[in-house]
Amino acid sequence: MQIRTVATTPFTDQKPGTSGLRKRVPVFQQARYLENFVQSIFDTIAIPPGATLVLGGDGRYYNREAIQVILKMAAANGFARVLVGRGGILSTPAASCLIRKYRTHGGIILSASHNPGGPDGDFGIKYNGSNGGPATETVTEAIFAASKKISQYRIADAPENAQATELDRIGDYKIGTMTVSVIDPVEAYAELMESLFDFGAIRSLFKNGFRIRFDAMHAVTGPYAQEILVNRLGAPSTRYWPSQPFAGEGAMRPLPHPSAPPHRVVAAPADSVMNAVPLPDFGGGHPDPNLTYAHELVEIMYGDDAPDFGAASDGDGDRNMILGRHFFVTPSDSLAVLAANAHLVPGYRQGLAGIARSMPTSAAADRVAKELGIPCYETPTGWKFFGNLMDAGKVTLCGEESFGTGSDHIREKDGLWAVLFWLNILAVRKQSVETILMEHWARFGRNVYSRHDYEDIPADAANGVMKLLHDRFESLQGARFGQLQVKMCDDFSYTDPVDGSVSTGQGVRILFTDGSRIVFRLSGTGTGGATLRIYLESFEPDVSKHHLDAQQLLAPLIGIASQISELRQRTGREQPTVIT
Ligand code: VG1
Ligand code: CO
Repeated sequence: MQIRTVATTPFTDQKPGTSGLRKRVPVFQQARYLENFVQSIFDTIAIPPGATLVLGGDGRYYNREAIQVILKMAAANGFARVLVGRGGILSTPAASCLIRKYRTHGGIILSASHNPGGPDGDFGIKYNGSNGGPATETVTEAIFAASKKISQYRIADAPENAQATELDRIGDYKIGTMTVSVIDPVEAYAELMESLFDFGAIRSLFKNGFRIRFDAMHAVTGPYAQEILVNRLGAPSTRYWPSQPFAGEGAMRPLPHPSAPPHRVVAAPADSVMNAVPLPDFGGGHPDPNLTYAHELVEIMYGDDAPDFGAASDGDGDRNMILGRHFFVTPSDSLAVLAANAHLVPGYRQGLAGIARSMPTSAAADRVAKELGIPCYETPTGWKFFGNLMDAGKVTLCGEESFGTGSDHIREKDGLWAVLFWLNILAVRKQSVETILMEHWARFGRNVYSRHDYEDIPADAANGVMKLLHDRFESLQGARFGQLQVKMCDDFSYTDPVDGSVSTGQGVRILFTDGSRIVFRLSGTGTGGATLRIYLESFEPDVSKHHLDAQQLLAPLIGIASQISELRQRTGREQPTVIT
C-alpha cells in the first residue's frame, strides 16, 4: 500500500456545532475539505496500535464518496480495522451500538441528521468516542483547533472501483494492512432491541389487529423498521423486503416475495412502514419528524380510519415523533411517560438510576423523577452532554424536546428504541395513546409545551434579538405582564457533575413566578442563516383544561415572547416556520 502525505492549508470554518460539522454538500466537495476535517479528528484522538473504527452514514448524497476517502485515510493513519455498514450505511444509534459491542476506538458517522440532503442539501460528519457517544465539547474544540493549524493529511492509494463493489458485500477486504469488515447494518441493533423489549407481547398486539404507521421519511430507518417491526414483530406489510436491503441502490427497492405469509400480502390496506426506501435526497423531503415536515403521516393519523399508533424518525434514525389516533405526544411528555411506565418494560424493570433532560425540555420528566425518588439532571442542548452522566451510572433515561429520547443502552438518542418502548407499554396497558396521556396528566399535571422555530433568518437579526434580551435582563427582573411576573432571567450555563467542565451561553431563560418560562436559543445545527428557537412552557394542574390545545393555553407567553424580543420588527416574520 502506498501512503501519500498531502500538503494542505486550513479552512477556518470547521467548528463542530450541536452535533458534528454540518455544511452544504458543495462545501464538503471542495478539494481537501473533508480530508482536512478527518485528519483533524485522527490527529486529535491518538490512535493506539490495533485500533478499530466504526464507519457509516445515513445514506444521504455524498455518503459513498466520503466513505471511500475516510477508509483510505483510516488505513494511512494506522487503524487496524474498520467496521463499515454495508453500502456505507449505519443509523446513528446502530453506530453507537456497534462501537460499544465491539469496544472500538470510536466511530465516524456521516450525517446532517434532520437537515435536507441532495446535491444542494446538507452533509455532516461527527466523531463518537469509545463509549459510543458524541465527542464531548473538549474533544470537538480540540478537533477545531487542529483544523486551524493543519498542514498535511495522510491517505492510502487504493483502487476506487474495486472498493466501491466490495462495500456492497458482507465480508472482509484489505486496504494495505488494514482490514475493512463490511457488516450488516441492522443485525446487532435489532438484537439489542430484542434484549430490551418484550417482543412476544408486541407480536401479540399486532396479531390482535393493532395498527401502526411508521414513517421512515425516505431516510435511514426504513430497513431497520422493516426488519424489526415487520419481519421480527409481524406488523402488517403488503411488501416483502429482502434480508439484504443495502446491496446497492437498485436492490434497495422492496421486492414482492412469493413465499410471504398471506397476512403480509392481503390483510393490510396499507403498509406499517411508509417511505421505507432510503434515498440520497430523502425524496426531496426534509427528514425531520415533526408536525410540519412529517405532514404526510400527520394527515394519516388525524384522518378517518387512522391507525392506533404513528411514529416517524429523522435522517439518521436518532429522533422520534410519537402520535396516537388524532393525538400528538410532545417529546417532553413522551420522556415523562416512558419514565413513569419503565417498570412495565423488561430492560428497565429493575428501575431507573436517574433521568436527564436538556434545559429547554419541559419539566414533565422532573415530576416523574420526583415521584420515583430519583435524581433529574438539566443539561445544555445536545446529546453529548448526557454521555458523562450515563457513563457514571447517574441516569438511565435521557430526552430532548427536539424529538430525541434514549437510554444507557447506547450513547445516542434512538428513534426506533422509543417506538418499541411505546409499543411495549401499549401492549401491556392495552389503552390508547390518548388515554395514557390523559391519565398521566391527571396524575402528574400537564406541562403545557410548545417550540416555535424561526428558520433561516438573517444572522444579524438573530444575534440582535439575543443581544437585546441580554441587555434587558436587569429591567425584566420582577417585571409584570398581566398575570405573570418575571422571577429571574439568565443565560444558562452548566457545570458537568462528572468532569467539572463548564459550558456557558446555552440559552436565555426567562422564568416566571408561577413556574412558566420562555427560553430563547440559536440553533447550532443549521447551515444557512440563523434559526431562532423559542421554547414555551407553563404548568396546568386543572384536569378540565388538559384536553385544550397547547397554542391556546400558551397564548399569553407567546405574546410576551414576541413583545420582549421585538421579533417581528427585527426579522419581518409574522409567524414561526415550524411549530411543534
Ligand atoms: C437540534 C436540537 C437538539 C439536538 C440537535 C441534534 O440542535 O435542538 O436538541 O440534539 O439538533 O439532533 P439545535 O442546535 O439546532 O437546536 V440531530 O437528530 O439533528 O443529530
Ligand atoms: Co438525527
